[in-house]
Amino acid sequence: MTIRLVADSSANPIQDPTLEVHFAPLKMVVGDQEFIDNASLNMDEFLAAMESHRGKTFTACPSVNDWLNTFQGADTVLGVAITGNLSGSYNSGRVAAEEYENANPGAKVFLMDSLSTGPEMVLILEKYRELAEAGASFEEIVEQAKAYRKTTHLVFSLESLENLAKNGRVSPIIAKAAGLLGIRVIGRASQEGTLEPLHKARGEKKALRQIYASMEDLGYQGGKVRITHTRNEAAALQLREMLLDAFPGADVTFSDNGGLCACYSERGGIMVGFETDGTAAKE
Ligand code: X90
Repeated sequence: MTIRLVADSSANPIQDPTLEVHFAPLKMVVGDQEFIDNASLNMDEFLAAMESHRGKTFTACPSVNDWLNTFQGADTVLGVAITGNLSGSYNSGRVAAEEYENANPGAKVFLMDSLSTGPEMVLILEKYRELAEAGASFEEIVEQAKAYRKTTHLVFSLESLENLAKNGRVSPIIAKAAGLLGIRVIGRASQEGTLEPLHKARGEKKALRQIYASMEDLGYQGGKVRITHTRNEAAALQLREMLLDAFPGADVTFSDNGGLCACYSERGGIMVGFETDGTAAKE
């Protein structure tokens, strides 16, 4: 059984090539320019276009066909999608999975709704790979990955909720009432897979301390951490230091956001996917 890993591009281009993930790209539309969120995206060009554009930046989820392309040629597929509560990606992926299984008798596709995005999806992909390498069956992998997802979390610091509110991904009323437009917000992916603001933060140091505190509140005890950032390696490094001071030897890595996460986290944004030991399980 050769296992193919797939994800939509909100999981960001994976730095670890051994994971071999096939990505279904999202799209970002800035005025009359369309950017495809794949490995060839020119991030500087995209950010500059978005930042100088007066109107809103739209995004679009992968089509059924985009997902089908990631499955082509595989007999066993394990996938993960951005939360179905904020994007249509999971839905089009499910439709594609059904079509693919019908067209290819014997093929198996499992697609998980991450109820999250970005680096928390990477943890799930890594778990798939680890279980596959340990020789687990398709059914065992699916079951164990579902249980694992209940012990992982996402916290983030976003430069503003502007793009999210403009695109209806967070209620503009809530964003405005909470005074969260134009200010850095610390939040987390809720159990339902929506954006839950936790704190406002002025200043990067404070933001990092709040991220760290939120991780502890959610039960972080030295497990794996995957950090992604939008042109903010300094903050990622600093957070990594803070974590390693408290938990020497923890597996903490960081990498760049891709287009979709950069679009909504904006320049400076940080996203942190992490494991707990299960004592603070989500459900
Ligand atoms: O289908 C589409 O057009 C994609 C829409 C995605 C909207 C949300 C993207 C969020 C990206 C921001 C911080 C994380 C929020 C996580 C909540 C579960 C990154």
